[in-house]
Amino acid sequence: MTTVTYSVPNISCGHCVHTIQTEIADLAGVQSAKADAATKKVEIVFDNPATEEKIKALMAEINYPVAA
Ligand SMILES: [Cu+2]
Repeated sequence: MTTVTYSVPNISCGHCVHTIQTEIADLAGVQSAKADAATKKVEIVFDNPATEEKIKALMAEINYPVAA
């Protein structure tokens, strides 16, 4: 199990939090996704077949790209 925390500048409200948590949780292998509008961060716990690459690609796809 791997835990990552990403900075996501586009998070601005509860809707963003909900969208991100729902979309990321749907990715196979993701155990949990917790977004925070105050800190603009997302904490994701995952295992195979999810990878950081896939998570970042999905974040970009839903218009919440991870900060470099
Ligand atoms: Cu929002």
